[in-house]
Amino acid sequence: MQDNVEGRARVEDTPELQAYYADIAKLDAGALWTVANVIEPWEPKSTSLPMLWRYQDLRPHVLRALDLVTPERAGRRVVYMVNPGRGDTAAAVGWLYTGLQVMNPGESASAHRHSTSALRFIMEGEGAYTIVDGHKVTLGRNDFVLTPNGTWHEHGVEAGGTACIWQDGLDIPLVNALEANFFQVHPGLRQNTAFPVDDTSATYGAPALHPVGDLPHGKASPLLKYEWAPTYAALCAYAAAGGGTPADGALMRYVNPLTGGHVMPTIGAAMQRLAPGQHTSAHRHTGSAVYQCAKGAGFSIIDGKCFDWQERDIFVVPSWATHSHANASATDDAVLFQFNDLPVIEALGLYREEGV
Ligand code: 1HN
Repeated sequence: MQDNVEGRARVEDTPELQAYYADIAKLDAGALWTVANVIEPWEPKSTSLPMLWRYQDLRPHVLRALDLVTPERAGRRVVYMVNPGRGDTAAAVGWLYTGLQVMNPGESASAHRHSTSALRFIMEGEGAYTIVDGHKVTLGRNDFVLTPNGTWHEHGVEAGGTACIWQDGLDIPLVNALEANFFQVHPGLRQNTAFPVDDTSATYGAPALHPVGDLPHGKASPLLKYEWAPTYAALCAYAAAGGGTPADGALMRYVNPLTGGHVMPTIGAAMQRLAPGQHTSAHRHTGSAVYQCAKGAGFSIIDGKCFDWQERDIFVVPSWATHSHANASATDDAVLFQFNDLPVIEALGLYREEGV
């Protein structure tokens, strides 16, 4: 959009002004009108590029890391996604980080906690588990698991399992941008599991039921695992009942069962079902999202660029980027997992959406 209009900065350079800029620069100051149009764009302009990372390309390199580093030395054995538009920070898009973590049977990584919130989306392998504040959670394919900020957590794979790969999602770039990040290694390196295995699923995982007397506590969901089978069943039932919109298909948010709100204060997550042959209408909204194809195959058009995806591929939609998703199959549905920064965008009153 034009900046040469009333209300925008449009001062022409002169030798006198250049001398003036040089003088105030020596005092660590600047003239706002030289930067105003850049720091106040007419509308959001993400520096993150729309990107897709193909799992079949990355997977061999993720597995190679098994022989190259140990969890003991690496802390976490992860290949993370780099957005070429974001040399400044380890962001996949916006202020969100994502990576692929791999572990062999019998391995575990030391317990730690940090100010960042984290999640896992389980991609392949048997026997993975995570322990969050003493709650051991077993991890199955396409399960979505929370590690709320400030909780002690550690991950491992049972000796009888297979090599496991999962996607990590974190708000590290955001928390670092806010300069509020603390990290601690657990004093004993390992936690004691203090509760029955998968107890948060037993307590909070029933559909639309939770224990009498339980009031919302803490800022994150008390349910640590959202399993694939009931998630997929809910999506199919919703779609069969005519649920969904042209812009999103059948899109359902994972919720904190005690509040109905987002699962964590800074990271939201959702699962989206595209019916056979469905192509959603293009729209754009504020907020950044990292997607993983959980089932099926298709393509997304993001700011005019087409990205083909199949199961396990990861792609990102930057804030305010126009996007639509299409299921390439005429017979099978396609399902997209996503996590996003919508809890932050909404809490700050910054959400905006429009059809394009
Ligand atoms: C982290 O704590 C994990 O717990 C994985 O497995 C990836 C990336 C940056 C910061 C913390 C984990 C991470 C991380």
